[in-house]
Amino acid sequence: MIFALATPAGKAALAVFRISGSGCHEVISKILDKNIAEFNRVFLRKIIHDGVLVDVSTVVFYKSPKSYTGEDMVEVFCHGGFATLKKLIDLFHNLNIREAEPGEFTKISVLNGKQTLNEAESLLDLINSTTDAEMNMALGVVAGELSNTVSVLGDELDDIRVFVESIIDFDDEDGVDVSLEEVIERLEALRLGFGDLKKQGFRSSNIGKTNGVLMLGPPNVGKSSLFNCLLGQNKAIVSPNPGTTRDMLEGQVLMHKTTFNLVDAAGIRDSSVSEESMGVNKVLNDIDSFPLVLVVCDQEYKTQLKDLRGMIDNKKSLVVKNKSDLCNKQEDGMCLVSAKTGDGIPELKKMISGFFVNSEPSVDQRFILNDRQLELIDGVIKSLEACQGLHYLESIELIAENLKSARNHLNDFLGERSSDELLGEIFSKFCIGK
Ligand SMILES: Nc1nc2c(ncn2[C@@H]2O[C@H](COP(=O)(O)OP(=O)(O)OP(=O)(O)O)[C@@H](O)[C@H]2O)c(=O)[nH]1
Ligand SMILES: [Mg+2]
Repeated sequence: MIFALATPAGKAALAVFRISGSGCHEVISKILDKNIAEFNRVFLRKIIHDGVLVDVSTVVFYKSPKSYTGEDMVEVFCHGGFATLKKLIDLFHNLNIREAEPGEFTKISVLNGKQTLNEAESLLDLINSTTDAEMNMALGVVAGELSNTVSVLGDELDDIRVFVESIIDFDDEDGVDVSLEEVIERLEALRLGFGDLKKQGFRSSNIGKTNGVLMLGPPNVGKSSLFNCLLGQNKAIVSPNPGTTRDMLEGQVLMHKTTFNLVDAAGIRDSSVSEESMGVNKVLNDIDSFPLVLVVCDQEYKTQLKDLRGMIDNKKSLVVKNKSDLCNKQEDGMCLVSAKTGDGIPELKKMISGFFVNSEPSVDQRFILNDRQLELIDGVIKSLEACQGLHYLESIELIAENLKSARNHLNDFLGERSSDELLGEIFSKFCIGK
């Protein structure tokens, strides 16, 4: 039996504990003032231990298999706040309920067939999403759209496998003439299908970077000051000494219904201080992953922009001239601001959010895929590619081998069933056909 706090620990009106495992209804009933005789319904109960009132909470009992994990479960909606949380955690320990490992509830739910591995993995993507587009893509996977798409491709793969295995078997019997053309055509269509699936995938490590905004510029122009100003809090260190910022520092800004991730970074220059060069290299390595770059400069903008020239892509950059309080000469194509006085900041905010509102997400991308999933799809595609050009009957065993390998990758992708089980299924079909 395991328990976990399902909400973040901290000061809040409510907190939710989940308990899962056979016997949990009986154990939790021991600490309630009254019994709970109905499942899936909310009951207000006093939680009492050793005659002492611990909390007044609402409690729900779920009966296996109709629960998140598929086991008997209890959810306790208690009051938030550290004191109550600590009391309840101590109490659960007292009742010999073990604290769950990270992700253990979801792991049990996958093992009990309540959701596929892909759906479970996407829950995390959903939680991490910062834009509507990311959220919709994650939700598509959670709702089983990805699994359905992959299952359709997987069914076709299995069908071709059954056919290929049957040819191998017929071939043992003399005088059977079979053409491989149809198999080759179907394999090619399947390969294209998996290629499309890969194109529809949005790499999960890019979540939150969809609306990423990098502050790029030489040292001391006021990038960190501007970062703080846009964020509305003093998160980054500001100093008159050039080379202050080294690590990349992130902050989320909500503007006009758009959330974006603003990233402050080291000022670009050649430096003999190794930590500073490391910071500069980070910026140069990551610059391409940002859809928008704020090129920050000050009164010395002419030389500064010349130095940055090779790094700026006009399509995705916005030049910002800071320190307008010192020199407010307006230049064409530049946004004039002062991080010190706040002048021009509302206009800059409007320009940034306008950039994201106008840049539509790629219509091709439907699912969030993680590196594991993308690698496995690559594995399937490679196995199918290896079948190309194998037109002769002598190659049939080689095709069968490649298809088996494609299936293994697909099984790992779906995390549903082992290859042995699948082979059993294939051969049961095969027998009927024969
Ligand atoms: N007058 C004036 N000074 C500013 C303005 N913005 C920043 N400064 C000053 O410029 C100096 C450098 O500011 P930072 O924000 O640390 O500059 P930075 O670009 O982050 O510098 P590095 O981290 O070293 O790359 C500080 O002394 C700031 O107070 C501004 O709008 N007007
Ligand atoms: Mg800085």
